[in-house]
Amino acid sequence: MSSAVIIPALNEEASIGRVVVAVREHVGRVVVVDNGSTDATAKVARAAGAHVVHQQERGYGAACLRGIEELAKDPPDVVVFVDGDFSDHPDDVVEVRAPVLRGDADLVIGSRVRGTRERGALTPQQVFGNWLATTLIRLRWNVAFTDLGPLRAVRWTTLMQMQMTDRNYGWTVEMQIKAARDGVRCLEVPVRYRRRIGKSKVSGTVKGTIMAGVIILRTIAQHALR
Ligand SMILES: Nc1nc2c(ncn2[C@@H]2O[C@H](COP(=O)(O)OP(=O)(O)OP(=O)(O)O)[C@@H](O)[C@H]2O)c(=O)[nH]1
Ligand SMILES: [Mg+2]
Repeated sequence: MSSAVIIPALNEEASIGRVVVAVREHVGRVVVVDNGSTDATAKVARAAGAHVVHQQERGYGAACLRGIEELAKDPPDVVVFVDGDFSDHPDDVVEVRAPVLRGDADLVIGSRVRGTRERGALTPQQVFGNWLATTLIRLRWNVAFTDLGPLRAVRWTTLMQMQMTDRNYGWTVEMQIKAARDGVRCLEVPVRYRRRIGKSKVSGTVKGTIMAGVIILRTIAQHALR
């Protein structure tokens, strides 16, 4: 079975090279989606061996969708999503992908809650937000996740059936809602998580935290009421 990795990246020149090199030890095909970076992210990613594509429209989901569009030209069997800020341990890609390769699951979420975290890697607001979101998913769709972690693996055919649409921070929760709603075989595996390299854009800022929280809860509400 073939695998590919999608890494959305916005101004991650300090970390993206290390992420790409480490991930490529496990998966040869790495697509970095440069989300309009104003630094050397694209150049560093290319030098590290990634295939770099561009998405001008800002937003985590918009970047992921662009990566999928690129892979669709020659679809892999499994897609793994990894953040570009070195918070995820690139070696955990192996653990997260394994159940899909074995045929035991179609979506695997790397859970930072079940795994070990460097102190301060997840803010108290993130821990609470994750708990709230996963609790709402369990109450509404009866599937128990513990995290909305960015490190995840999904079978290509499953991803296509999901018809993902969110262009922002609702991306991770949308995928889990659709998986729960449609009875996709899901698993969680513990993953490690550490403090990011470079400047925090979302969880470490008041604006980012509120925006992500609002978008995540709105996404849950929209699907729950359907
Ligand atoms: N903030 C942000 N990140 C993006 C965007 N597009 C792609 N990314 C990338 O998506 C990944 C996750 O974003 P992060 O900024 O790390 O979000 P976070 O982990 O919630 O919070 P911090 O690490 O504290 O900033 C990183 O690899 C970003 O570079 C975007 O439009 N906004
Ligand atoms: Mg981060």
